[in-house]
Amino acid sequence: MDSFMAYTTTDIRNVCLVGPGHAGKTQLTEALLKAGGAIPQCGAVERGDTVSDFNAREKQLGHSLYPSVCHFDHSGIHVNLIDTPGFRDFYGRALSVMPAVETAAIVLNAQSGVEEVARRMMAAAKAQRLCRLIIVNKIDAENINLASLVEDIRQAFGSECLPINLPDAEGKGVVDCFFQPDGAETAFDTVDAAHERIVDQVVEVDEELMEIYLEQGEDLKPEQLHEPFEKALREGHLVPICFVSATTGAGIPELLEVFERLMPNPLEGNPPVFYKGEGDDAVEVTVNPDPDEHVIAHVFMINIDPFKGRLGVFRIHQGSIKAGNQLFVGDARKPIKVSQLLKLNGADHKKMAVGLPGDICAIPRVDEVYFDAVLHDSHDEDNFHLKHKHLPRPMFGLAIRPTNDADAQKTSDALHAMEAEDPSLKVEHNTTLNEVVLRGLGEQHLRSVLQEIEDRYSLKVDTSLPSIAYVETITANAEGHHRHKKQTGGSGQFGEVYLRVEPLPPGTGFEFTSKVVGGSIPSQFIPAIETGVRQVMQTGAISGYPMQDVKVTVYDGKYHAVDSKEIAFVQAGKKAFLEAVANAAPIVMEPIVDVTFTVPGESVGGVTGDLAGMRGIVSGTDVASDNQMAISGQAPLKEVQAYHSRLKSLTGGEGSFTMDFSHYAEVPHQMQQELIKEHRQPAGD
Ligand SMILES: Nc1nc2c(ncn2[C@@H]2O[C@H](COP(=O)(O)OP(=O)(O)OP(=O)(O)O)[C@@H](O)[C@H]2O)c(=O)[nH]1
Ligand SMILES: [Mg+2]
Repeated sequence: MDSFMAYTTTDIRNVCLVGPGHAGKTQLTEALLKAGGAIPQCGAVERGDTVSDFNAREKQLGHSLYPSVCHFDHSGIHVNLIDTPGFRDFYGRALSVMPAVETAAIVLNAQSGVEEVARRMMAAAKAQRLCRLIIVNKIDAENINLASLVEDIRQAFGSECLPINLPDAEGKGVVDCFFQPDGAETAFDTVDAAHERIVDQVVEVDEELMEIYLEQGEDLKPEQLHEPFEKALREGHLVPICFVSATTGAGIPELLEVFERLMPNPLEGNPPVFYKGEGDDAVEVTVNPDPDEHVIAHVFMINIDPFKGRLGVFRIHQGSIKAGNQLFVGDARKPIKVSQLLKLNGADHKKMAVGLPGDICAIPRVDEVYFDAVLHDSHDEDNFHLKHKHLPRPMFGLAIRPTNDADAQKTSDALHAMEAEDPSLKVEHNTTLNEVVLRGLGEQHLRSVLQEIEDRYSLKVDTSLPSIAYVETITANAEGHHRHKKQTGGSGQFGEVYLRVEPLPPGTGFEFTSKVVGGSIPSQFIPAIETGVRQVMQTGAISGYPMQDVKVTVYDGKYHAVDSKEIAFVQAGKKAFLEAVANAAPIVMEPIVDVTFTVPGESVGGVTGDLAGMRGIVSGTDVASDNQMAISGQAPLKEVQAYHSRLKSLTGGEGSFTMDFSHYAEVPHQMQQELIKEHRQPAGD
C-alpha cells in the first residue's frame, strides 16, 4: 500500500482516449505507461499483452471491447488514462467514461483521416464541455499526408484546431511549437507560424493580455499564457493537435509535456453539473474539489467477474475517501464499507490509502454499486445525480432463449450482469410474449455480449428477431349475448349476459361498466363478468394478441337462484364479449416507430427508397454533420428492426439509426389475415 500521498489534486490529469477503432489508442496507452515508468516495456495489441486490453476476447480479437482504466506518474503529474473501444457498436461504452475526465483526447489514425466515430466523439466531448485534444497517431506510417490531414481536421472540427507540435523533417520525432519554439525544421508548415497561430488564438479569450500582445508586440511566455490557455480549452476556443507514433515513441515526450503543462487539472476543467432532486424539482448543485468536504463520487464503470465479484470504478468529485470508510450508494439508507480502495492498471489492482478529489479509484466486491450511482458519506447528498449524459438508447433487439432450458435462471443472471456493466445494453422481459429481449446499439454489439456470456459463464443461447407486440382493438360499436347453461347431475351452472362494446380513443386502455337494472343479474356476479371479459382482453379475440382501447357495458342478463355461480358468469361474460368483438370490426395493430437514420450523403436516396418499401414515410432530411445526413420518418417496428444489416451494406458500415415508439396503426389486411391464421392453426380449428 502507498504509505504517503505522492500527488495532490492539482497534480492529477484525467484523460480518456477516444476515437475510431484501429487508431492506436491501446498502443498509445502502452507507450504512455512505459514513458511514465509504469511498465518496463510496451506490450503489443497483436501479441495480446497490453495492459488495457486484458479481457480474453480482446486479446483474441486484437481490439478493445471495454473501457480500461490505467494510471502513471510522470515528472510530478499523476495521469489517469482511460482507453476506450473505438468500434462504432461500442461507442456507448466509450461515451460512458466521459464524466470521469477533464480532457477527451480524440485519437486519429494518420492513415485513415477523420472518421465518423471521431466526429461523434468530438461532438459528444464538446456537448459535455470537456477540454479536447486531438492526437494524430501513426505518423511513422507510409503514404500519409499530414499537412492535408490537418486541413481536413480543421474543416471537420473548426479553425480552433491547431497543431501545438509538428512532425520533424526526418519523420523520427516531433518539434515543439509552443513552449520553446526554436525554429527546427518540420515536415510541413513552420514552427514559428504554428506558434503564432496558437498564441493568437489563446489571447483572444483574454482582453488584457491581447492588449499587451498587440501593443508591445512582444513574445508572451508560456507561463503568462497558462490561465488564458486553460480558459480557451474550457470554452472550446482552442483544440490542440499533437502528433505521435505509439509504436516508435515519436511525440510521446512532447505529448506528456502537453499533459503536464497544458491539460487541465481537476480544478481547471469545466466542473461537472450535479443535480439534487428529480424531474422539475431538480436543482443544480456545484461540487467543490476540496478534500475536507463531504464525499461526492460518481461511478462511471462497473466490472463483474464471476469469481471476484463486482468492482465499482468511480471519480471522486469532492471530499476524500479512505479505505475503511463507509459510503452511501445513491439514496440507500444503509452504507457500504470501503473494504479496500484500489488504483487500477488494467487487470492489475493496487491498494491505496486515501483517494483525493479529482482522482479515479475503485472498490471491489460491492454488489450495491451500480453504473451512474453517486457515492457519498452524508445524507445531505441523498438524491444527487450527475446531469444526463446523452448516452445512446439501445434499439437493436434480439430475443434470447437458453439453448438448454435448464439454464433459464443462469441466462437471466448473466444477461443482468452484462446490463450492469454496459450502459448501452438493456434487458427487457416481455411477459405477454414470454420473451426476453436484449437490446444494444447494433448487431456486432449484441453478438459480442453473447460471446462474452459464453466465455464467462459457459452458456449458450439461441437468438431470433424479437416478436412484435401486436395489439387488437375494435373499430365499431356492437352487442353480444351469451347464455351459459350446464346441467351436471344434481346442481347446474347458469348465467346469461347481454353487453355492448365501443371503441375508445387510442391509448385509453379498457373500461368496464354495468348498467344492469332491476337485479336481472345480482351485483355480486358483475365482477365475474368483468373477469371473463378481461381474460379475452389479455389473450385477444382474433389473433392471440392483447386487446386495448375498448369500452364494455353490461346492460342485461338472467340468473338462477340455485344454479348461478361465479364461474357461470365468467364463462357467459367471456363468450358474450367474444361475440360482441366479432361484430365490432376487430383489427390487429402494430407498433410504429419514429426513426432517424444518420447516413453518408450518397446513401440518402437508397435509404429513403428503402423506407418507402418498408411501408414507411419520410418526414424530412437534414444535415447531421459534414457529409452525414439525418433522415427522419416513421415506419413499422417490424420492418425497421430487420433493417440493420441492409443499412450496413448500403452505407459501407457508416449508417446508423435510432428509433422511438410513436403509435399503433392497423396492420395491412393481408398480414392481418396471416396473423389470424397463424393463431388459429396451432389450435387445430
Ligand atoms: N504503424 C503504426 N501502427 C500503429 C501505431 N499505433 C498502433 N498501431 C497499430 O494499429 C493497430 C491498432 O492499434 P490499437 O492500439 O489496437 O488501436 P485502438 O485504437 O486501440 O483500436 P480499438 O481498440 O479497436 O478501438 C495495431 O495493429 C497497432 O499495432 C503507430 O503509431 N504506428
Ligand atoms: Mg483499443
